[in-house]
Amino acid sequence: MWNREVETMRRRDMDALQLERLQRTVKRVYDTVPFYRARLDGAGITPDGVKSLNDLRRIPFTVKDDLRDHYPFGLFAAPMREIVRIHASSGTTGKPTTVGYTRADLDMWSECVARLVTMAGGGADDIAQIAFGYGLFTGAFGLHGGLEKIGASVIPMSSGNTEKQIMIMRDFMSTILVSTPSYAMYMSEALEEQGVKKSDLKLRIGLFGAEGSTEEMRRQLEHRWGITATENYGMSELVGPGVSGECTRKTGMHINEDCFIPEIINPETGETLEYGQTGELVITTVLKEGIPLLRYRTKDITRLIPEPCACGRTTMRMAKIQGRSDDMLIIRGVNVFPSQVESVLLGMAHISPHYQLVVSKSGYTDVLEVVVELEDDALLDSFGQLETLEKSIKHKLHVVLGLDAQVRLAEPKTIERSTGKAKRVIDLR
Ligand code: DLL
Repeated sequence: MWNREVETMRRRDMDALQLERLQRTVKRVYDTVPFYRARLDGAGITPDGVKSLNDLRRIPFTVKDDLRDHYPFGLFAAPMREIVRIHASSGTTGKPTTVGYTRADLDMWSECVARLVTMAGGGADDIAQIAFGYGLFTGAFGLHGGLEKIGASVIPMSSGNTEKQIMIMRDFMSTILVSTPSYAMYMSEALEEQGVKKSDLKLRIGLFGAEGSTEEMRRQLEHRWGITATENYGMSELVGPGVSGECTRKTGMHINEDCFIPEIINPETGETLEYGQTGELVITTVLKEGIPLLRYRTKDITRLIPEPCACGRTTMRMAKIQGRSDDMLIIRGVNVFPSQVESVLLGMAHISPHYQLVVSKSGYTDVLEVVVELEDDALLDSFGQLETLEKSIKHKLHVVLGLDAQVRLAEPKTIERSTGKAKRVIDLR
């Protein structure tokens, strides 16, 4: 373990630590951020009024629009001369959301990432190839800081240039790959095309994150690369990667609870749900100085697992993200997450792990078309086999989604590959 004291802390001690840090955070934002002072005054909360962790529930939520409304630096709780790094969200619409880090924030960030790398089995002997884009996106710099902290040899490849990734991976004997799961999948295809065998490589661990993936996707990645694949979670507003990560038991992502207090709420009513229930993840940062966030609504749908893990860590875990509440498609009144479609498709014979959901309207009716790519040309000449495959996919989708979807089989290598976060949904409505 990277930090045994924190990672195996008794619940009582963790609660006390969180409360003390929460009180300090509330005081900090009350004193320095006019937005928070007004919000807290409006809810009748003074910093002295936070007496227990239960008082957290009285604090109003913070949402992405609050960050946008105060773009770029309006929610910073530290003077600019103390801010030593600025990142921004990868959002594609409108203004990005900006995040400022003090020196202490950067230390906290790399500490959190060091823990998740260690729990995935990484250490000072590893050679880590970072295939996230360096830039305003937090993925590369975040993993970079944590990997350097544990003493791994870091290769700051950045994303893209897949052929070169593979050359470097082989020549530099990389043992850890850091990327999105979809890019790792794409790279594994390129590996085959370049005639490189996994036995030519020294890769042993995949640290995947920044987008969702199913257990089946993990199995395929582990098989294709001959690695242990773990997943980690975060978002730029909170810190970037480092909010939580899986240990080698792979039974949920351990949350760095000394820095982030998790809650699950009903996204419609805002009511706090019990552990184990599925809903929207809400996070309060309790150690950040640059831009602390109180009860930030992540829009990510998951559940919390409070039981200690078989690995010995006692920190709360979060289950795989089911999807984002704003990614959820409503098709003819039925809720559909792209991850449900992935769970159907991956693992079926003859199809590649690349797919897309195209949603359109025919008159007043929603139409869901699932574009599935064939693995190789072998089936293209056999109409009978294609038809059987299509029927079988349709049937499975119907069972899992509870609605009829159209299925289009696409020729091999025709669905666009991504070197970052994959775009799985095209909504034409
Ligand atoms: O994706 C931070 C990150 C980088 C995390 C690298 C892990 C590794 P954003 O670009 O702000 O930040 O996107 C945040 O990505 O709200 C989730 O919807 C999604 N996401 C991140 N990790 C996971 C994951 C980074 N493990 C948004 N599973 C979040 C599912 C994830 N979704």
